[in-house]
This record gives sequence, structure tokens and C-alpha cells, in this order.
Amino acid sequence: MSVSLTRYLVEQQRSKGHIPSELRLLLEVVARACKGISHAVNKGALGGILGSAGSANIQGEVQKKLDIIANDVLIEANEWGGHLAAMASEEMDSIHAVPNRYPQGEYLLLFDPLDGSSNIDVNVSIGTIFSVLKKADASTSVNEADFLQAGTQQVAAGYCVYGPQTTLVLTVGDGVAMFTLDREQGSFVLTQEDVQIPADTQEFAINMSNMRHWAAPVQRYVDECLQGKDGPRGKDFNMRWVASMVADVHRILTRGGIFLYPWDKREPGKAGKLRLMYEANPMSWLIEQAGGASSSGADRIMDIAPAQLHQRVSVILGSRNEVERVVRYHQEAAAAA
Ligand code: P6P
Repeated sequence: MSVSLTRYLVEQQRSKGHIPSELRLLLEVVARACKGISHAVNKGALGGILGSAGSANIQGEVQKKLDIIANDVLIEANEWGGHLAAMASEEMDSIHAVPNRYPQGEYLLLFDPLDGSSNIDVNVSIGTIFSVLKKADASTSVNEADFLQAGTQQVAAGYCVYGPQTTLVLTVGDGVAMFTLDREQGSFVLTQEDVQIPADTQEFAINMSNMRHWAAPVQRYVDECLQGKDGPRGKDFNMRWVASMVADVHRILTRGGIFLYPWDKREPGKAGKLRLMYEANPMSWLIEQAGGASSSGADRIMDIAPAQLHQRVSVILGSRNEVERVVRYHQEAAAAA
């Protein structure tokens, strides 16, 4: 008997108590929105929705038509339910408060509606990343400051990867579960729970073309991997880089590995490329819930106190022993300096 997402959430609430009905409604609405996004993505060129929208987001990045479609699907799906106070998105400069015509809830939903946009037009896996926080003070009207909470404050986090399968991956703090979309039934079915990442790995993921720009600890770590079994690591490594964080993280949750998008000296004032609130924090919680680790090199990512909604962060996450090695190299470099 297959277990649907709804049954899983109800039974988890019964046994663990971390999914009150408003949060269950939120997660089911997000899952339904991801089904709609998957349908749009799968149409590809047939839907006349590939290519750029002719606009740019706050990051100054060209928006793809599907970026905006995915954003609109998530906004429209979540406005009416009464479970949210507001939403924040990579594609929107400021927060989107639930319109007054709808009841306001206590949850805050943050998302990157379609991460990996550069892969849309070349038919490579992309995904939706989401994070859920609670508004600290229910009596005040919602504003951007309500969103500025550390990753440890998340009450739910997940992504939906649009690849050969459409798979929803979710945590509410009781481990990581994976649900595969059954297109005949139109529902997400539980296909794995208690996901565990091996503490060691022989596979690293980084954009090697940036090597000359990395800080010394990252160059040291990758160089040792490249030296293979004759070098200090005593084993050979494999490399993967999909350039779609959701796809790279999904591989790591499935078979281990380490993912790095570190600070580099091209723009020294920029902490990194990836965004803390709706990319690094949700992915970090999933990785930690699966026994892995996630660091900026200096700090545990989920401990970082956010200052801006769209702030960026250096990301090193995955198999615990490898992440701890990279962190140690950062500490040794700092001590030497
Ligand atoms: P690069 C996608 O644009 C993204 O934000 C992440 O999904 C991905 O890991 C990274 O950027 C890829 O960056 O510089 O390799 O294209």
C-alpha cells in the first residue's frame, strides 16, 4: 500500500507532533504548486515558455519565463489558505504579504521558485527550493524583519527536483523523506524516509572553472582530491557539477558527496553566489537532518543571523567528514594568518 504525502504528514503529526494542521495545509499546497510547475517545465518548448522574460531580478540576473511562471504559481497557490502571513522569493525584490481579502496565518514561506534557471533551456534538472519560518509576533503586521531568522528557526524545508522523476524532498525536523510524483494518480508517493548521507565520500561538486579565484583552504582541499590515491587523501575522487543546486544536493542526499560554492576573489565584497534564506538554509537543514554538515567555511550556515533578505553566503555542505575537513583547513589558514 503506497503512502501518499497527505497520509505521511497526518501520521507524522500523530507520532511526532511537528506538523499542525496549518503547516500540513501549507506543505500540501506547496506540493500541489510544485506539481503545476513540474507540468509547465515538462512542456518545454511546446509550451512556448523557454527563454528569457526580458527582465532581471534583484540579483541582477536575467529572469527566465519559467522563473516568473513558477513564482506566480507559488504565490497564487498560497495566498488564499489562511496559513501564511507573507512570502519571499528570489524573484521578488521585497516580501509579498497575503492580501487583506484573505485571512492571515502565522507562517512565512520563502522560496527560490525555479533554481538552476540556466539549465531550463538545455533540458537539465532544475528545482524549487522552499523554507518555512513562523512569524514571531502574531499581533504585528508582517514586514521584512519577520523573515530575518537564522536557519535553526525553520519549521519545514524542502525542494522539488524536476528531473527524470519529479521528487519532493522534505524535513520538519524528524529526518528527511522523499516523495516521487505518480503522474497517473497525480499525487506524491513516499519512496524513501530516514535518508542518511555517508560521513565519507569520494565525490566532490564544485565549478572548477573558478579554481584560480578560490581562497587557499578551498584550493588546498580540491587540489588534494585531484592528487588522488598518490596524494595526501590516499584515495581517488570523482567530480560532478550539474550547475543546479537542487540536482547536486539530491545526488548527495542519495549517495553522499560534498558540494562547494565558496567565496571567491572576483567580487571580494560578496560572501558567495548562493542565497542564505531560500537556498542555503533549507538545503542545510535537509543535509543536517540526513546526518551531513553545512558550513560557510567560518560558521555553521544555520547559525548565521541574517541581515538582509537576499544576502548571499559561501556554501560547503554534504558528507560530514569532508565538510569538517574543509572547515579545518579554513581554521588552519586563519590561525596561520
Ligand atoms: P555556476 C543556479 O543558477 C545556481 O544558483 C545554483 O543552483 C547552482 O549550484 C549554481 O548557481 C551554479 O553556478 O556559476 O556554476 O553557473
